[in-house]
Amino acid sequence: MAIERTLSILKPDATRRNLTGKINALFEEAGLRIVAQKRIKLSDAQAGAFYEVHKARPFYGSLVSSMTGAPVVVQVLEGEGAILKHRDVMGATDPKKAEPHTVRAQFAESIEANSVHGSDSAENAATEIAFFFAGTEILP
Ligand code: IDP
Repeated sequence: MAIERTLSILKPDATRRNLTGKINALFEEAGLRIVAQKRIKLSDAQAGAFYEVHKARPFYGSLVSSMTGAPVVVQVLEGEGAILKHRDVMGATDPKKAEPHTVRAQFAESIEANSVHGSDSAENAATEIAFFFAGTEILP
């Protein structure tokens, strides 16, 4: 399987509850390597642009404000089949539907405050990584 990179975000509900280490332990145990990482506070404009694809959805405004309420950790994960592997460890969007071993089943507060974001395709991974990181900030 090919080595891939994916964009991972530890959301405000996770940083607020001091869960970044516990969540990243699950990603690392699955064979994913953190090759870039920063803790930042998203502006409304940044969060709005990042979730632009959901602009027409009824939860868009609430999602954008939930992403700006506390710092996030943005990171690039690398590994074999990283995009799908990361999504598998994250679990379903709705924590009530997530498999028990997943991050969202164990840590998410709700379908909105669901602790983590992960790119869902190679094309989106490239766009989302470039949204937050310069090539020189990624150190495999
Ligand atoms: P994903 O994060 O599992 O890829 P998406 O459908 O891309 O899920 O939705 C992006 C984010 O929007 C979710 O992670 C969640 O925070 C929020 N979201 C999705 N569906 C709902 C909903 O029905 N109500 C509130 N927030 C939602």
